Formats: sequence, C-alpha cells, structure tokens
Amino acid sequence: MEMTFRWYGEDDPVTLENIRQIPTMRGIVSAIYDVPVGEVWPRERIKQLKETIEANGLKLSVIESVPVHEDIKLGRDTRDQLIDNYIETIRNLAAEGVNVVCYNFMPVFDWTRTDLAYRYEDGSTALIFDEEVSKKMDPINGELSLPGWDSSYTKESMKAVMDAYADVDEEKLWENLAYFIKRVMPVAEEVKVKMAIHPDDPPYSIFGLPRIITNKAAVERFLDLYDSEYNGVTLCVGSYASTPDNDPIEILRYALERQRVNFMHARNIKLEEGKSFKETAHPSEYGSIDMFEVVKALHDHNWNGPIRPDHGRMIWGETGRPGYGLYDRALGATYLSGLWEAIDKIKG
Ligand SMILES: [Mn+2]
Repeated sequence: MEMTFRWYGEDDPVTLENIRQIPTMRGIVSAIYDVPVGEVWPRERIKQLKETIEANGLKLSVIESVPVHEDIKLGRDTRDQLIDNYIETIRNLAAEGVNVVCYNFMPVFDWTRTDLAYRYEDGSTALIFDEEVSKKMDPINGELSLPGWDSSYTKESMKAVMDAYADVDEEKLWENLAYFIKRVMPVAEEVKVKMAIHPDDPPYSIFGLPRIITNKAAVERFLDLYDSEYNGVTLCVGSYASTPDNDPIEILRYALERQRVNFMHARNIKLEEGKSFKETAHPSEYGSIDMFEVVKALHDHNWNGPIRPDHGRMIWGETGRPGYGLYDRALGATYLSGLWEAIDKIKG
C-alpha cells in the first residue's frame, strides 16, 4: 500500500514540510478548492498543484474530490453540460499524471457530525455523531454548517435544493448515478483514471434526503453499473462502520475480491447507542473496527493502492481544521504502516 495524507492546499495549517516528515509518507491527497463546482479544472492549475507537491519530495497520488454538481444528482436538464465539464476535468487530471479520483454522490450534505470537538477525558477532542441531536438539527433554519459542506448556500438556496429532492427517492438517485457513471466511465477508462466513490457518511438517510452508497449490497449494485477496474470505490471503513448493520471488514473483502478498491480511508469509530458514534484514535483497542483485520485484508490481496489515515482527533493542543490536524493523523499513518510491516514479515 502507498501511504498518503490529505492536504488542503496553501491555506492548510498543516504544511507539506510537516507531512513529508511523517515516517512512511509517500503521497498527497488534495484538490483544487477554488474552482466553482461544475466548472472545468484548468490544466495549468493542476500542474501547479502537482509541482508544488513534488517540490516537497511527495507525489500527487489522489484527487479528493472532484465534486459532483447537485444538478447531476437531481437529474436536471443541465446535467449533460455539467457531465461534459466533469469529463474535461478528468481528462486534464490524466494529462497531468493523476490516476485516482475520489468523489461522492451524497445529496446536499457531505459528511455530517453533531459535534466537531467532543472532549475525551484525556483532553483530546474528536468529531462525534449523536443520533438524538441530529434529529433536532434543522439545515434550513438552523445555524448549521460543517467544514466538509458547500458554504455557498444561502438560507433560500438551501431550502430550494432541499425541496428539489422531494421528487428524488433512492431509486431515482440510483438512476441519476447510473446516468453519470455510464457517461464518465468510458473516458476514465480511456485515460486510465481510477474513479473511487466514497460512501455516504454516515451511511443512512439524514434530514429526509436519500442516501444510497451505504452497505455491501450498495457496493455490489454500484460495481455492477459499469464493470471495469476503473469503476471502483473509496473503501472508507469508518463510514461503513458507522451503523451496527454493516460489517466493514466484510465489505472491504468483497470489494477487494472484485479488485475495485481504488482508494482506502482508514479511521476508527466507536459505535454507541442506536446510530450514534464517536471518532477515536486509529488503533483497534479504541474503536469498533479491528484495524489489524483491515490491513490484513489489504495484505491478503497484495493491495498496492493509496491509503490515508482519515479523520484524527485534536491532540497536544493543536488547533485547526476539525478532523484534519497533523498529529493524530500522523500517528494513524505510522500505526497502519506498522501493522503492514508486521503482517508482511510474519507471512515472510
Ligand atoms: Mn472517508
């Protein structure tokens, strides 16, 4: 496996110099953040990003994400032009040597949590999701915003987009995803870009919106939409594990058997009452996911794709982007690499 780290560009308080000093670190996961969703990413900007990363001794391993415009998810008439633009971006990325692209198909909201700084007894803070609190959250009238979300919504435009989804149930969303996949994948195959869909996080409906990339059956259905190694998944074990209905190791092994794990997110979470969970440090003893079994599954399949530690806690007084501090993610990276080395040497 190739160890990578997410970097949010020049504004990220975590610098490329910080990242390159993390043991076993090879690559960067990043994106162009200031091109509006739906527009083509200029090749020159991608080149710049790549050169900045390479000047620091790292490689641009994965783009996370090229966001999918809401009109594509809604199946509106404007989608054809937007998909053309998406394809153009994929071509530009390929021309600059990028060969893995992560994206998701979550309506309106990206990952969702109810508290971004839950304090553990040891003083560290983490992201948590409390089912009861989530039921009281009001995305239209509340002061609701999370770092993963599109901040360009006004109260009115948020209401409009939420209303638009009244006509889009899960089956309709699957149809719109299939439409997108069938247009994008032939080009991704042609230019050899491995696409990697991220699961919905958490993996069930929130705020009455449909969510479809949620479990093993969904992964199977998704992979069957277009049977190609370029049509794969970002196997985010933390997301899939965020409901007791899923066995993340089973889902991981299934996708590995089909050779469709194009990108890995490794993060641990602790399941609580109902659908509540807390993010934890990476090691197995803190969470509900057996991280040894995760790495062993990858090793069993001689998997050599990019993997990154996912969200980390904030520790040692660090402040910054929730989930994306330096220290705890760096510990996660070395822990994952340690598991790999141990498994590798024991197997001989
Ligand atoms: Mn993830």
